[in-house]
Amino acid sequence: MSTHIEETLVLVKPDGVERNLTGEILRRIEAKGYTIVDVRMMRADRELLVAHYAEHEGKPFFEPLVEFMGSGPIVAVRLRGERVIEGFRSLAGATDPTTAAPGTIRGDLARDWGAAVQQNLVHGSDASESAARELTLWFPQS
Ligand code: IDP
Ligand code: MG
Repeated sequence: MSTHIEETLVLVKPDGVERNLTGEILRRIEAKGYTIVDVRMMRADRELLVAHYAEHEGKPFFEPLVEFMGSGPIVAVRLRGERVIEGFRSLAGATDPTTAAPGTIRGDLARDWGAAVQQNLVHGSDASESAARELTLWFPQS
C-alpha cells in the first residue's frame, strides 16, 4: 500500500470563533486522527483574504465573503495526515450549511442565517496545489 501523507489548510472562520466552536471543531479533527502541526489565531487583512479567495473574484458573493472573513478573528490550522485534504473536506460537509449532511461540521453546527454569504464555520483546501498555496499565505514563516 502506498502512503500519501499530505498537509492542508483549515480555517475556523469568524462565525466559528464567535460562536465558541473552535474547540469542538478541533476536537472533531483530532478525533478523526489527523495531526495539528501548527495553529494560530489572527485577524486577516483584505490583501490576505483577496489572495486566499482569488478563484472567486468577480462572483456575487466575493465582496460579502471578504467582508465576513475580515469581521473577526480566524483560527488557522496546518493539518497533516494520510489523504487529509479529501478527509477534512468530508468532515466539513457541503458548502451550503442548510443541506450539509448531519454528522459533518457544517451539517451539525451551521445553518443559514439569511446573510449574503454562507456562514459555514470552516474552510478546507480543495486540492494539493491550493493547499500548498494557501499554507504559504497563512503560515508564511513555516
Ligand atoms: P468551500 O468553502 O466549500 O470550498 P467555495 O465554493 O470555495 O466553498 O466558496 C467559498 C466560500 O464562499 C464558501 O465556504 C461560502 O462561505 C461562500 N459561498 C460560496 N458559494 C456561495 C453562494 O452561492 N452564496 C453565498 N456564499 C457562498
Ligand atoms: Mg473552496
